[in-house]
Amino acid sequence: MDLLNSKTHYTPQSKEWESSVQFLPATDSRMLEKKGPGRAWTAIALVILLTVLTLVTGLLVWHFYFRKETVVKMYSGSMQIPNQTFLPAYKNPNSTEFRELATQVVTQLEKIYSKNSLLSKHYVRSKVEAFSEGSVIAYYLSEFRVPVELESTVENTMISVDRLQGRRVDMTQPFQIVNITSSVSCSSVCNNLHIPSTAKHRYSIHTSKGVKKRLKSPGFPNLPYPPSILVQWQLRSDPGHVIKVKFDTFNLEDNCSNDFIKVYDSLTTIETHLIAKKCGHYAPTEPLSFVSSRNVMLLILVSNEENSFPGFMAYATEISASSQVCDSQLTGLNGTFTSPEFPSYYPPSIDCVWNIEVPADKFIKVRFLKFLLSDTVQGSTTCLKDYVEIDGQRFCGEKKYSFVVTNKSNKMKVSFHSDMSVVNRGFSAEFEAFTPSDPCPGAFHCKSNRCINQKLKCDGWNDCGDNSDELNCQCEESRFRCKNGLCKPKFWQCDGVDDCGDNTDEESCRVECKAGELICPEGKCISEKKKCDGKHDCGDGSDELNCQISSVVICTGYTYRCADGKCVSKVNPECDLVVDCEDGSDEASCDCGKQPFKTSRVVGGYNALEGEWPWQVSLHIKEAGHVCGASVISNRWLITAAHCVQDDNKIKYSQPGVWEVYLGLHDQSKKTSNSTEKRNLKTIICHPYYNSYTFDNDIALMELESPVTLNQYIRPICLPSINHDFPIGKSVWVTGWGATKEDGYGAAVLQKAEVRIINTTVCNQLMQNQITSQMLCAGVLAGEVDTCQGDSGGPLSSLELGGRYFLAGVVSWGDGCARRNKPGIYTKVTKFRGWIKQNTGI
Ligand SMILES: *[C@@H]1O[C@H](CO)[C@@H](O)[C@H](O)[C@H]1NC(C)=O
Ligand SMILES: *[C@@H]1O[C@H](CO)[C@@H](O)[C@H](O)[C@H]1NC(C)=O
Ligand SMILES: *[C@@H]1O[C@H](CO)[C@@H](O)[C@H](O)[C@H]1NC(C)=O
Ligand SMILES: *[C@@H]1O[C@H](CO)[C@@H](O)[C@H](O)[C@H]1NC(C)=O
Ligand SMILES: *[C@@H]1O[C@H](CO)[C@@H](O)[C@H](O)[C@H]1NC(C)=O
Ligand SMILES: *[C@@H]1O[C@H](CO)[C@@H](O)[C@H](O)[C@H]1NC(C)=O
Ligand SMILES: *[C@@H]1O[C@H](CO)[C@@H](O)[C@H](O)[C@H]1NC(C)=O
Ligand SMILES: *[C@@H]1O[C@H](CO)[C@@H](O)[C@H](O)[C@H]1NC(C)=O
Ligand SMILES: [Ca+2]
Ligand SMILES: [Ca+2]
Repeated sequence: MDLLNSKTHYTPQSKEWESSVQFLPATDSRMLEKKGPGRAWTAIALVILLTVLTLVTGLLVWHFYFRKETVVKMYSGSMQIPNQTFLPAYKNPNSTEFRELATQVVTQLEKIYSKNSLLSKHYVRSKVEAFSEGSVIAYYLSEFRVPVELESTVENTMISVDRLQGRRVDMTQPFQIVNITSSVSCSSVCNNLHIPSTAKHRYSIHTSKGVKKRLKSPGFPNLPYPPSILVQWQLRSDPGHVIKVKFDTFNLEDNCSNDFIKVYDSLTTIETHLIAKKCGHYAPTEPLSFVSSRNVMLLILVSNEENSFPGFMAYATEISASSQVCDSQLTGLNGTFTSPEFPSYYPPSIDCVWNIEVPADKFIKVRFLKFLLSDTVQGSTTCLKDYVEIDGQRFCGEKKYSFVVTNKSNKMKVSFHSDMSVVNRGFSAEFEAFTPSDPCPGAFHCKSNRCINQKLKCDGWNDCGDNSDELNCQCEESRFRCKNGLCKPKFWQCDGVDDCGDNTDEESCRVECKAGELICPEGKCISEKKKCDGKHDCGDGSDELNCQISSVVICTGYTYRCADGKCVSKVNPECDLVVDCEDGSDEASCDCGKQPFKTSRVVGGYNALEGEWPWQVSLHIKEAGHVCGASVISNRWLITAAHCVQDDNKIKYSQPGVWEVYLGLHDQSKKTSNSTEKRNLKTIICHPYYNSYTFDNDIALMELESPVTLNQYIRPICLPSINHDFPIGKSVWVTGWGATKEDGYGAAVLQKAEVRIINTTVCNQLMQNQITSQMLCAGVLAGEVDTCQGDSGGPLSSLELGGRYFLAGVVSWGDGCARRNKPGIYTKVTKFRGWIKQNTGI
């Protein structure tokens, strides 16, 4: 978590603080005070003294000012004042009532801090930020100036601040406080205090029953939000209610260090109650909403000096807190349950219990389909933050695959706990009763308790999740045996990824070099010292690539050529957000390959999300429908496979007139959707050396009759340079409706599959030497047995360092689409970079 940014060195300027509270001077000048000498000194002594004084002063100034040996610590907290009635005037920080109560709160805080010598010594000031109902809760900030070495001591004292005031609370006293909490503040607000105070806006909103209160970024929807702003929305609801904020539009800059919103389960920017920090663009189809645990919520929007984006619009509503109770009793033979609000974010500070009971002669199996919980340490097994607990076993973090939990009993208790900060989307689960003697009727029973199709046993794929379907198998011809006994598809050999688990699929693939040596692509071993020494020791220049600083080098078959003809020593420098060429040409045409929306893993599976692959095109034969895929490379040009545009005795596929193309299409049954554009074709350029027997040079270009407007749903993919490296073993994506030219389209909704690039030598052996140097092979990483993802002519999209997708390949042959047990063969786009440029200018 980036939340506890406790090292922030910041001195607040008075303008950041509203005038409701008077502050003591913040700087301690006593350090430098000196008494004058009482009697006469010799001139020499004076000079010496002055010199010493100057030195000491200088040292002190250096010590305290430049070394910053003290740090400013801001603590944010809340306290409850039980005997106070909440007045509407408390919502307005300018009101007399607000100021009076605030002064009392500050006095109380000072009293509390004064009980501790450490705190009283370093305390600077406090300020009340807001009040909310219940009876009255005050939200405040306290500032301390602490010597660096005492930072953690002060921090520990502050975290247990509630203890400082003692346990005895006399309710008959006029002003009592309870439930004081405190935590390090800052990271959001302190980091953004360069923002001029004129740019600070604060809105106070009180939700009421059945009414949607609108919140929107300044200027929305007509103008982008302004730069350098800090806007706060303080949301309050009646006691006994919680607040829900749902975003209808959310489109901020993609970099959360620049622009973001933060949502707090509090009325101040108290980081221990931060429930979400978000930036980027969310698709309207992806629900983004947050629920508080109490009757308050704070939303802040921060933008930096540049790059404003459209902004957001949200609605706040209140929900009765009692309706948030999520405990339930589940009975029957099967059923489903989810975390509260799923698939949107669960509330903080919530505990739910599901008691499942099935008929007495059966056992229970619970399967978690989606599982996204926040965790302090990714992959930690201790589960201290948010977790699901079943029979003493905790599950937490984000799980990529579904998993099953069983209990040899007809009862099961599933609990869910979320702590007070950082929420996530939660989980969805189903339970099922099973007969103890036959847990998987008609299916294979994994050790992990999952039931899988019998066909998946011994097929080389780990369908159980624990490999139990792949143990004690006979390896078929298309598979090889690992030392540990598993059978794996042969095409995973020598791709640099350990598929066996004991690395035996990667042994004896390459020449072993001695220690202190590295291997050149040709298999030669050279001393590691020769890497990046400016000389071509491998012979092809590859030992001079990816050195610390990319530099201009002699052009080789591995270097990137800038527009000015010079070459740089870096693999794939295009659009990686670093200018490598002296003329900047490596970062010049990078408006491509970007997915418009942030995608959550909560939806999906094999179905693509709307807008996820905006360069995907559906090529239709008029009246016949979808037959091939293609990729958008500009507002006028598409790339597809040459075999899609070969005439047969029925249809003249090579004629532009027979085609109509759909851009921005998601669902084949919704061709008239808003985001979809239909175009006719002007030209088709088939590669002159396309060979219909070998499928060599299987690439073609299509020009639209009229250009399309690029938008969120229609965008070009980046084209790789000639020497762009898509390394063996890299994961890339193939997309399409699962059609082959021969049998027409499969799925209605666009499909996606993750595939991995296969070693060409290995692929060539498997494919009877049919792989030419214009082709590349990829195998599907996970998938159902007989589904087909990808279309002839469609893209093989590779996500590169700068967050952009590059067109690695065009779906060519194999099976026409990605299937489990066959490598897919793709046209290698890098080989045609010159040809594409020549014909399209792109
Ligand atoms: C509080 O007073 C300041 C000036 O004194 C004014 O600009 C601001 O709008 C006032 N705020 C509210 C909520 O009344
Ligand atoms: C505080 O509340 C108690 C009981 O709730 C009441 O007896 C007492 O008078 C109250 N004190 C003040 C100052 O309102
Ligand atoms: C304050 O503390 C008391 C006792 O621990 C608890 O019952 C009450 O709910 C707390 N109030 C709030 C607002 O947290
Ligand atoms: C985000 O912005 C920060 C500061 O402007 C910058 O240092 C960082 O590299 C950016 N991150 C990305 C991924 O662009
Ligand atoms: C769930 O149980 C009902 C009977 O209670 C049954 O009809 C249905 O097929 C079951 N569904 C699944 C997915 O097992
Ligand atoms: C099964 O669940 C019951 C009730 O939650 C629990 O008492 C029991 O210990 C569990 N058994 C196992 C083996 O986990
Ligand atoms: C591809 O596999 C062959 C052996 O089949 C091996 O010699 C070669 O090094 C592998 N290529 C890479 C880049 O790993
Ligand atoms: C089409 O777009 C308009 C605005 O761009 C929107 O108001 C309308 O709801 C959309 N219609 C559909 C069916 O999505
Ligand atoms: Ca299997
Ligand atoms: Ca670059």
